[in-house]
Formats: sequence, C-alpha cells, structure tokens
Amino acid sequence: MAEGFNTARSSSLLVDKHVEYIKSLDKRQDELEYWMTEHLRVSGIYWGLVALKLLDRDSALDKQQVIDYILSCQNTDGGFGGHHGHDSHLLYTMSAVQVLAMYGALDRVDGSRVVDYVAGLQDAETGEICGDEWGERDTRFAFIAVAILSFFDALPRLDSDRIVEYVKLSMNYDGGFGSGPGGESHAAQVYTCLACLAILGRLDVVDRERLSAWLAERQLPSGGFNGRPQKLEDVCYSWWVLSSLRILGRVHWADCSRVCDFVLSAQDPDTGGIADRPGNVPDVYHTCFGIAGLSLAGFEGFPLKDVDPVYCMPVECIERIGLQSWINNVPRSWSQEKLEDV
Ligand code: GRG
Repeated sequence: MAEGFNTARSSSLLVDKHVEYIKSLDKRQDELEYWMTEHLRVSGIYWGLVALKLLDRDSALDKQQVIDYILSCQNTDGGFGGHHGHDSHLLYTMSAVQVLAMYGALDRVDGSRVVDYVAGLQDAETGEICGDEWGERDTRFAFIAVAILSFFDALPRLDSDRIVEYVKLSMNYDGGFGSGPGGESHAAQVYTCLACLAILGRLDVVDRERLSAWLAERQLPSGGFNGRPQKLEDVCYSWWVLSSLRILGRVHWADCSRVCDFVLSAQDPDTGGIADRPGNVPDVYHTCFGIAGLSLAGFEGFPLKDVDPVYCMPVECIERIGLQSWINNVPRSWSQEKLEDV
C-alpha cells in the first residue's frame, strides 16, 4: 500500500466527495487514464449520471452539454460509438439511449434509426443478437437489444421467441446463466438474462428457487458478493446480484446491511468515488454500481432515489417515459409465494 494512503474507512456515504469525484472526471485531461478510457466515454457518462441521479445531485453536470456530446456520438448506421468518431456498438448505444432517457431527451434522437440499427443486429438464422457488425454474441446483447427497443416501443421488431430460446440455452444446472450456451454462470450475466426475460414477460423460464439460492451464496463474510464461486468479492456485484434477487423478489435472501457496510468501506475518503474493494483506486463504474447497490439494499444513511432493477436507472425516469418500473413488479405467482418466505 502506498505510503500516506488514507486507510480510514467511512461508515457514512460521502455524498459531496462522490459528486466532486464524478465532476472531476472530465477535467483530468492531463492523465493517461482519461485517454485510455476514451473508447467507453459514453458509458462513463451513463455511470456518472446514474450515480448523480440516485444522489439527487445531477445538477452537477451540464445537461445540455452532455446531451449534445451524446448526440455527437451517433453514427450514420443509427448506432452510437463510445466517443465521437468511434464505430457503433450496442454497449454504447444502450448507454447513450439511457442518458438521453434520464434527461427526458429521447425525442432529440431519430428513434427509427436507432431501432433499425438494433433490429439489424439480430441473426435471422439463430435469433442471437450481435454486439456490432463484427458479430460477437453474448447474453448481454440480448438484454440490451430488448431494453433499447422497449424504450422506443418497438419490441415487435425483434424475434422475441428466438431470444428467449437463446437465453434458455445459456441457463446452467445451478440455475444461473452464462455469456452464452455452455458458458459458466456469472452474476452479471444472470442480471442481463433476468432483465431481458423480465422485459419480455418470460420470467417463467427461470428456476427461481435454484437461482435465488445460487445468488444468495455469492455473499462472502466481508458482506460483499462475488460473481461466481471461488472468486473475490467486488462492489459491482452489489448491483449485479441484488438487482437479480430483486427481479426474483428475493432481495431479503441477502444480508443487506452487510452489503451496505462493504460498499461504504470501498469509498475513497480523499478523492471520493468507490473502488472494487477497500483500499483500491476508485472509478466511475464502481461508484455507479456501489451507489445503485446501496439503493437496492435499502441503505438508510442517506435518502437515495429508488433504482429500477431492470434498467439501472432511477425509477422516476423509467415511469416518466411511460415504462413500467420493475421495482415491485414480481410475477403474481411469485409474489404470493414471497409472503411465505419472509
Ligand atoms: C444497464 C446496468 C446495465 C448494463 C447494460 C453491458 C451490460 C448491460 C451488462 C454487463 C454485464 C457484465 C457481463 C458485466 C461484467 C462484470 C464483471 C465484473 C466481469 C468481470 O469478470 P471477471 O471474470 O471477474 O474478470 P470475476 O469477478 O469473476 O473474477
């Protein structure tokens, strides 16, 4: 550990520090990291904005400037790159649409071009969704395609039955999901598959008992979750695991107070921001998913906004654009069971 590193752990959420940290990210143009992360700048803005919105401090960013920048990253194929001049990819198209949606600015983009781009990435033979024109397939992209089209009320442009079949093929004996058929179960891929199935109204294909148990077993003595057995805990799984449990109506299977302690212990008391685990250097990705995890865990130390467990955006934004939030939307047969579990 570097000399002089501040090892004091905070038991409170360092709101002002985190706001300053996120604001500072765009001003670090003398740092190598700024240029090394250029390819994912649009997602960086999404992570920062989610964190600020949940803290109710989004006025820290210049809304108009952000919207103009995001729009400048749209390409002629209708998709968005991670920065202007970069090739389109579903990952950044998702982040761009989410940022615009959070700002109530979806009407600033030609939705039909975005929809054409996304629908064009479904493989007509297998139904799988590609991440970009080069054809990588992954359950992440199935979720993203479904989520983006739901924003534009264009789900019929996808062959949803084939997507559900593909997601089912990615399900393992432990109830979890991998990045594709035969892939090891991983909590982040579980989230993408559950979120995809939730939007498509097909959570019936999930083995709820087995998957809930597998997810709950991800919690380690530190209070943090790992993403798969025998791996280290990481703050981002506070989101991937708790959002999955929330979609399953089983968030109470985790010890939420210990999750909160773990996230708080990974804050950087000097610079602000949250790291993957205590003592490490913070970044905006873990800051976002740490704060979103705290919101899902019902953190009581600060009035965080509610986050939607499917879209990872504030519930109020989801409802403002006319979508149904999944915060309490457990399928009816499961919600009846839930009373017996508690
Ligand atoms: C709207 C929240 C949201 C997301 C959009 C892009 C996406 C959809 C989801 C990403 C899901 C994903 C697979 C995230 C990766 C998470 C992660 C920490 C991977 C690291 O994996 P390993 O193998 O780490 O390096 P472990 O923890 O297994 O050692």
